This record gives sequence, structure tokens and C-alpha cells, in this order.
Amino acid sequence: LISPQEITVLVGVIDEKNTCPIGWSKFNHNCYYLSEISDSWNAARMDCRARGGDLVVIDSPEEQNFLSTITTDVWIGLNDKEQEGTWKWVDGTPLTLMYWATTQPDDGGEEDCAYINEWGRFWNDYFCSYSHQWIYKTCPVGWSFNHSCYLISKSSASWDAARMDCRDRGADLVVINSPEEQV
Ligand SMILES: [Ca+2]
Ligand SMILES: [Ca+2]
Ligand SMILES: [Ca+2]
Repeated sequence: LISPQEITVLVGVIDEKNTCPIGWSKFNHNCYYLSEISDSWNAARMDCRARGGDLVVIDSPEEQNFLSTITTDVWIGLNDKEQEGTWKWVDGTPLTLMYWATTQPDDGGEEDCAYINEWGRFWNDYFCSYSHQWIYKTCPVGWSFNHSCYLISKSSASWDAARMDCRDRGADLVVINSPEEQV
């Protein structure tokens, strides 16, 4: 068990005080950006990682609605490259909330990467090598991204004071959900 006094990491749920980089859209405590160029799914993902974010992982109906307002085809962080028919998000979570277009995914000749389709606003699987624009997702300025947003406090404080500071920032103390997070 972790002693509460040792926990000085905050996890986001981030409030209005936390801003996104200039030109990015803020939605529900995260920052989003539409790529200017089109490229393959792999190239899109590499570019997102290089910018300290990742391809978008859609984890709520609100986020799907928000992304539906984009009027072009965009890669999302979802693929079944590892095992045909087993769709996984780039953060390792299995697919539970789904917005596939009618008759999709159809793997019409090795289609292993998902994008939001411009005509239906729902998802289609397609050739990973095809060029689409994509959506970056990251955290507000100053927070580190690791699929959730984290802020490491620079000062030490009691657990109660730490919690109050987190609440003040619209966040809370980190809840450790996975062995990766403990590291
Ligand atoms: Ca496949
Ligand atoms: Ca497939
Ligand atoms: Ca398809």
C-alpha cells in the first residue's frame, strides 16, 4: 500500500485555468489539433508522439460528438494490426465504446487502421498506408501526457494540503490504475 503522504502526483481532469497551446482546441480538459498534412497511420502516430501527445483515443460519447464536427477524414488511435478483428486503442485499452459506420469494420482487403469518415462522421477501417489527416491529443501546457495528464508538484506538502491544491487546479491526486503508472 502506498502511503498517502508520499503521493505528490496530480492527475488531470483539468480545469479552465489550464490552457492549450496556441491554435489548439480545448475540449473536456484535453487539447486537440488537426494535422495540416495527410499521411499514413504510422507516420501520423509517430508525428503525434514526437509532439508529446498521441493519436486520439475516444473514450466518451461527448468526445465522439466533438470530433464529429471535423469535416474531413481523420485517423484515430485505433487499429487491429496485431490481431485481425481485435481492435485496440493506442493506449492499450480494448475497444468498448464503438462508433463504426454501418457495415464497418469490413477488413476489405487488410484494413487495419481506423479513421472518422467525412460522410457519416462514423468510423471506417482502412489501409494503414493510405493518407488521411489526423487528430493529435495532448494535455494543457505544463502537464505531462501519458494518456492521462499529469503534473508533478515541485513542493512537498501534507496529503490534505496536496489534495486541496489538486482540487484547486480542477484535478485530483493520482489514482494508480496500472503497474505502468506506478513507474
Ligand atoms: Ca489485418
Ligand atoms: Ca483488419
Ligand atoms: Ca472498411
